[in-house]
Amino acid sequence: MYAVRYELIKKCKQSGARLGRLHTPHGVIDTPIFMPVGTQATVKSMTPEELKEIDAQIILSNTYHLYLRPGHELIKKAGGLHNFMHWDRPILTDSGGFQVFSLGPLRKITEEGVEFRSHIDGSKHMLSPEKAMEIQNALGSDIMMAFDECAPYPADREYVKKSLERTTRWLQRCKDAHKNTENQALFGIVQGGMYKDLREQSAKEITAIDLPGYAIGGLSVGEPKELMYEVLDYTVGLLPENKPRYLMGVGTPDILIEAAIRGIDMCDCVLPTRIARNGTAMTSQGKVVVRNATYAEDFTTLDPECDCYTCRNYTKAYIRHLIKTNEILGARLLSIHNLRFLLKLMEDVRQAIMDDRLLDFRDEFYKKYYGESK
Ligand code: PRF
Ligand code: ZN
Repeated sequence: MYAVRYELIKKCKQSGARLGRLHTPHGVIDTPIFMPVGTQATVKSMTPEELKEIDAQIILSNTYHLYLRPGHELIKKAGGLHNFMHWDRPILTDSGGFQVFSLGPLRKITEEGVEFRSHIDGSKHMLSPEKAMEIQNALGSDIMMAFDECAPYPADREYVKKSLERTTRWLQRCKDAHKNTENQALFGIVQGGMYKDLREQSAKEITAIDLPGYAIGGLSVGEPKELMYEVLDYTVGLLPENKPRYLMGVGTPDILIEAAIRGIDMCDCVLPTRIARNGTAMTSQGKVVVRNATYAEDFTTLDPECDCYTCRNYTKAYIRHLIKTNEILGARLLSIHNLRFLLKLMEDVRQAIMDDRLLDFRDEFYKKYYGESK
């Protein structure tokens, strides 16, 4: 038996979106879901209790960062990542592939894996499918991601084809190296860039390897949104109905809704917490750059529709003051709000699926968010 099981509850009659549940060793997740990112074994500035208060159901962490610091052996000694960071709900770990590829000139790709220099001290390391599994086994995440290559955008066809074929071989090596299938689920990642036939080839090869879930990688890498939706539409259709589908690295409100409409169950992104730290809020009325002078004497809350701790207690003027003076509390209050905003958005998306009205919900959301129908 696999460690993770997807249960389809219903499909939205209006959009085809899926309402489901993901059963994991650390509890059940409602899908579609947004996963806050905790790269360094912490969702920056937030305690697990605060994450629970905003109803975060699962968080994401990173193989690459935890391998370099503090080291996976140390986390294993601590009793695994859940114990180490005091988070008892599900954790998904990304494989490190994507992070290593972002290092640019600091890395070299071979069939064996990726050789790279640490962004911290320049020391030399090798990540491979086997190493990525060893690290994620030591971390003890509920869901482990395969070691893949995310092709850049733009990239020529020949390169993308070679890269996706290597990603398939790497997936088989990941599966062979993964020893803890009872407690940890391995998800495969479909690549193939913006080429439909290559997406089809990758989806066929990846789903031929039996796994408890599949992800779509290689999107939201700088391509126009319309192109991303086109490739997404096409690729989701190639994935099995009875397994969860995870779209990697997206988290703007519009993309979360569009992804759910296309049958995606899981998403993650650093965006809400990153923009929080530089003074931007996501609200039902669109983005609010609270750092701007316009808000100096604005004694209203960030979002009249939000139920978070920040919106129950603080004004834009106060949060702006905290951000302008680099006070830690400013980043904390905005992180709480932005994450709550996206988690609530997904709650609303799930309700709209339940009520067979996700397309209507999208139109209503866009009207408020953009001030017009999109
Ligand atoms: N692969 C992995 N992680 C990722 C991506 C990918 O393609 C992306 C692409 N948006 C984000 N994170 N392993
Ligand atoms: Zn709020």
